[in-house]
Amino acid sequence: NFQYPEYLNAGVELTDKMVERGFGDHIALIGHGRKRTYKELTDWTNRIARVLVEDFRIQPGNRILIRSGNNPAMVAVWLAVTKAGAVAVNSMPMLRSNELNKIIDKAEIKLALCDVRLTEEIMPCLEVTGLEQVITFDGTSNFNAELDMLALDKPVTFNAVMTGRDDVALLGFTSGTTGAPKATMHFHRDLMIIADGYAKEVLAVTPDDIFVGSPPLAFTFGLGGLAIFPLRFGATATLLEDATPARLIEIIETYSATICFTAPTAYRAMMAAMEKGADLSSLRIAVSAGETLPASVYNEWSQKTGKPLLDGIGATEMLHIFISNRLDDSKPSVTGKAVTGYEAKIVDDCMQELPRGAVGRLAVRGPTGCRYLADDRQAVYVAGGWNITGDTFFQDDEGYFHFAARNDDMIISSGYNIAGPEVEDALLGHAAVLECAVVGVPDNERGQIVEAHVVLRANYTASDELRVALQSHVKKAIAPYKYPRSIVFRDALPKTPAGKIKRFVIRDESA
Ligand code: 3SK
Repeated sequence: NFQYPEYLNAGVELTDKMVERGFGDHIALIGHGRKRTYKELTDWTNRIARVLVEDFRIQPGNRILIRSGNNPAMVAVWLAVTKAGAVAVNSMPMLRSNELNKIIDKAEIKLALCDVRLTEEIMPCLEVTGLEQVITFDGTSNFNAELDMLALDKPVTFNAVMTGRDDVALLGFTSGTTGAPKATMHFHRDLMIIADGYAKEVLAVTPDDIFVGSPPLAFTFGLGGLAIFPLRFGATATLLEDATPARLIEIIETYSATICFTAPTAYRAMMAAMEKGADLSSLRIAVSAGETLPASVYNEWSQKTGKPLLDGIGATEMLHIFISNRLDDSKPSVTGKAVTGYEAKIVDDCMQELPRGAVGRLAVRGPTGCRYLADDRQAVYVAGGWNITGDTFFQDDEGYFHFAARNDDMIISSGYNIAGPEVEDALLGHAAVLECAVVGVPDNERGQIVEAHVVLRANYTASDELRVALQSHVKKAIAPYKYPRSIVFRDALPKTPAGKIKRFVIRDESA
C-alpha cells in the first residue's frame, strides 16, 4: 500500500521537505511559551545534527539515547539524530538509573543526549554500562546547555545521511511491565507509514490542525501523535511537560487545539471541568488509546461534545495504532476495524483463527512490525509474520473488534470467565469512582475472586456503606456474579511511565 523511494530519511521528510513544500512560515511546534516555524525547526535540527557529526563523530547506525520530557527541544534533538542517520532511543524522563542501565545495555548505547534538568539518574549509568558520554541540552529552549551552545555556532545547513527506507531509525522499548524490556526496531519508512496510514485515513489531518496531548514522546504513541502526525501534514504540535487535564484544557482553550490524544481518565476529568465552564469546542477529534475506553466515558463524551471519542489499539511493536474506530463509524465498547495496511484476527493458543464471536488472542500483521532487537522472544510473540498481542478480543459478525481483557486481566472465578475491564467499566458508572483497577486474587473456595481497587472522587469518603453501594451498583449494571467481592479504597493507582495502570503490581500486592 505504501510506496517510498529507496533512499528515505524521515527526519528530512518532516523538516526540510516541509519547507520545500511551502510550510516554512507555518508554526510547527509550540512549547514553553514559544512558537517555532517549520523553517526555524529545520535550521535548529540541522545545527544539532552538525554538532553530532562534527563534534561527537557519530556514524550512521549508532544508537543514541534521548532523555527528555515533552518539549520542542526533544523533538529537535530526535529529528537531528534521525537526519544524521543514527538510531534514536527515546526514553521516559521518570526512568531510574537501573531502568536506564537495561536500555543502554540492550541497545549498546555509547552517547546520551539529556535534558540538563534530568542528568541525575543518567550519570551513574556511565560507571556501570558501556555509555561513554552524556551531552546536555536545554529542554526549556533557553539554549544554555552544552549541545545548544555548540549548535548556535553551526551553519543552518546539513547534508543529511541518505538512509535506506528500510534502515532502522528508532528503537522503541516496551515499558517492560514484566521481565527484561524488549526493543522493537522501526525503519525510516515505518515513521512515514503511521502518518500516511492512520493519521491520514482516520484523523484526516490538515495543516490547520493543532495537536495536544499527554502521552510521552518517548512512547511511540506520543511520538506519532505529537510529533510525526502534525509534522507530516504541516500542522502544529503543542508540547507540554506537565500534561495534567487542567493544562490540556488550558492549551486547548489558548490555541484552539483541534486534535487531542490522551487516556480515558483525563477525558473524564476534562468533562468534569466542562461543567465548570471549560471550553473544548475547538476539538475536532479526541483519541483515546493506551488503556481500555469504558463505554461510560465514550457515551458521556459524545453527549457533552457531540463528537465521538475515537478508541484505538496500538503497540510499540507495531509503532502505532492498528485498529481504530472511524469518525463516521464509532460505537461504545468497540475498538473498531483494522487501519489500512494492517490485518487483524482472533486466534487460539495454536494460532488457529477462531470463528466470529469467539474470544481469543488478538494477532496483528502489518508493514511496521514486529521486529524485536536480538531477542529470543521473537519466536514467542511473532508467528508467520503475525504479532500475538497481549490482548484478548473478539470480532463480531460485522468485522468490528471488541476488547475483552489483557490476556492476564481475565479472571476465572468459580468457573466463570470475568473480564476485569468490564467490571471496571461498571464501577466507573458510579458517581463516586474516579479511577479503578480490577484484578483476580487467589481464593480457596472460588479459585479467584474479583477485587476492585478504587480511587474516589474528591467529595466522597471511603466507608463500608459506600463499598456495599458500589457492589450493588455493579450487580445492577452487569451480570451479578461479576461483582467485586473485595473492594480496596486507595489514594492512587500504580502506573507505568506511559500512564498505563500497572495491574500486575496490584495483583502481586494482593496475592
Ligand atoms: O495502545 C497502545 O498501548 C499504543 C502503543 C504504542 C503506540 C500506540 C498505542 C496506542
